[in-house]
Amino acid sequence: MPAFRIHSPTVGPSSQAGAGQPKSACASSGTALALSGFALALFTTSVAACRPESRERSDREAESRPIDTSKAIMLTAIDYAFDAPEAIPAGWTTFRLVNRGTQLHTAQLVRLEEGHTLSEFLVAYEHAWRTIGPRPKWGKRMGGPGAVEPNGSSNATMYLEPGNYAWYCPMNIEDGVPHVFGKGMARPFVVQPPESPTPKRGPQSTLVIQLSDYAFTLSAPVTAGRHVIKLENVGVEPHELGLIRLAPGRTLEDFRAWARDFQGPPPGQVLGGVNALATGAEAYFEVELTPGNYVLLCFVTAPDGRPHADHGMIQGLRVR
Ligand SMILES: [Cu+2]
Repeated sequence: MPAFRIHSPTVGPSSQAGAGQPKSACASSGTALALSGFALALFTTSVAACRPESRERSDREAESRPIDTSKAIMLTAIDYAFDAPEAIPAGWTTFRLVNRGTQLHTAQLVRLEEGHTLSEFLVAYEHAWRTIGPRPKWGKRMGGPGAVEPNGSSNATMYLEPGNYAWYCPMNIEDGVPHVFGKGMARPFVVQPPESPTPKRGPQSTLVIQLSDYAFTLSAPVTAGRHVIKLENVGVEPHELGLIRLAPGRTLEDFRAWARDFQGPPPGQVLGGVNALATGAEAYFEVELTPGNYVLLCFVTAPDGRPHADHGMIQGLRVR
């Protein structure tokens, strides 16, 4: 019964069921119910509410099941707009961004807190961008599928609480003006409370990359194959992970040279990754890695107005 290991690794199937559990009307009427009450007590502070056993079981199954990244919500980018649902249910959600435009596009996710609207956010964000000033704290960056070339796709999985959100595209390599400002490439949406229990666990990851000020730390050497990569922002500033597969014979230095003025095609394939994540946030993305040389980079703007890549947040990665 792996369900009992999820929220507390110390609680295995052989543990004394019911030992130390809070007393409740539900938990005292038999072994099965005692287990239900015990599992419930692991992630709720109150067991006063007594629900039918079948409902408790379906909740528990949903909570212990890892999320399925094959069930994605589609986002389509064109030059210069998003097509995306207006409302989605809360919980772990995988988004797949498909680029149907002629330029590089990305889908940055922002949560609009304290009742703020997308128009308020765009005004405050554009002011911050023009003045290299602080961005509004109520606009919390929460990831989203990273940049992709025309006809490409990227994906990202995040946990969304109910609230107001928006997508926007900060890409600016044509003329230096982010698509979100110059071309209005932004779209709001609402996350509604879920109608049924949702998994509490994220996907099972094959690799963890910690984002800090200003470095990437990988949990293990990377081997070829399909990966579900978990990103954790353990820094103070927001960070992202952009992933590029270098063309054969091209180097990290070639990429740096290209990223100085973005002239001509990139020296490799832009594979997505996950957009800026606020401090403490986490997200996942799925990618098929073939043997070769890759670049990891973060283009979030530092307080001094320079991209994090200029502070060292760009590194090569060899996949064997
Ligand atoms: Cu960064």
